[in-house]
Amino acid sequence: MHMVRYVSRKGSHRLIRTSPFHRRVHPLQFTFYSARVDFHSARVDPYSSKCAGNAMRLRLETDGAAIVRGFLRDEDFGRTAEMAGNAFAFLDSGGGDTSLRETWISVGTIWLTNFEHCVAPELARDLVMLLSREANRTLGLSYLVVKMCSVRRLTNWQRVLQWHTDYHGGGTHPYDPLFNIWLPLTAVGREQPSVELVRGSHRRMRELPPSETGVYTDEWVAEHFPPTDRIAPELAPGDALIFDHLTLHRTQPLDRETVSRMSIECRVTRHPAYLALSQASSQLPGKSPPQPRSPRPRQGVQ
Ligand SMILES: O=C(O)CCC(=O)C(=O)O
Repeated sequence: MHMVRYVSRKGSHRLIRTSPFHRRVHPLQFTFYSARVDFHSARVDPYSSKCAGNAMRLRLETDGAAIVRGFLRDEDFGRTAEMAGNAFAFLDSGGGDTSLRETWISVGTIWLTNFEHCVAPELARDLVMLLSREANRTLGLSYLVVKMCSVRRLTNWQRVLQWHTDYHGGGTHPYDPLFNIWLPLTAVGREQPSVELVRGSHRRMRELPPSETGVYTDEWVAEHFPPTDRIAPELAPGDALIFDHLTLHRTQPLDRETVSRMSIECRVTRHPAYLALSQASSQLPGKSPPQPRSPRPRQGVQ
């Protein structure tokens, strides 16, 4: 799989649902982009007035990104953060086989498919079900691509991610349309880096020539997009930043020496073939979404 390279460089429940829209999913008429996910202004105002990124309403359709406050409930967030901390502690103490340790050492992530080797398997399964359920609740019927989800711990500025799209740099193109539900497990945007993205870039990135490496330089981004379109939202634990896999983004650069942050990259497709799988699995009580071993061929898919 073509992955983005790492290039050196220096509480509360405020979930905005797309309901009633997503409760009455009609597969043929469902247009994901008409889903609206944005702020719950009553909870956000005092906080967001200090931050331009948070003060603006974002819409997935036009901005290629949206913020969902309180995507995870406090108790779910607490369990998830604890589990992630335990998984990294397991690796820190020398646990895990070679391939598991390799990904962690080289890029600082644990694939969600490997999570069961770091924590109790039933906890790992619970996490998949939680993410899947919340994705469906927020975005309408969707399908969690577990093998493209990961848990990241960033402890080194050398490991930050440069400008890329998941579509070109992360190998998500077979799942188009796909969204990244980025869940910081630490408050981000001030002390710890958020994700910086270019609003509205998801549309033009379909047309612009892809970079060979999957990474775009700052100069390239400055040449093609106005600096005013860049935002790095402040997010509290439990909030989510959802963005289109064609939205240009990177780790927010912050002028500080140390970094310490955990986050989950949760990738969700609305490809019709996967929606059918998701729908089938939702009719089986207690079943987590089925995971094909490789992307389904697109032939015959409308
Ligand atoms: O965690 C980060 O800083 C960047 C995340 C990212 O680029 C991604 O989820 O694709």
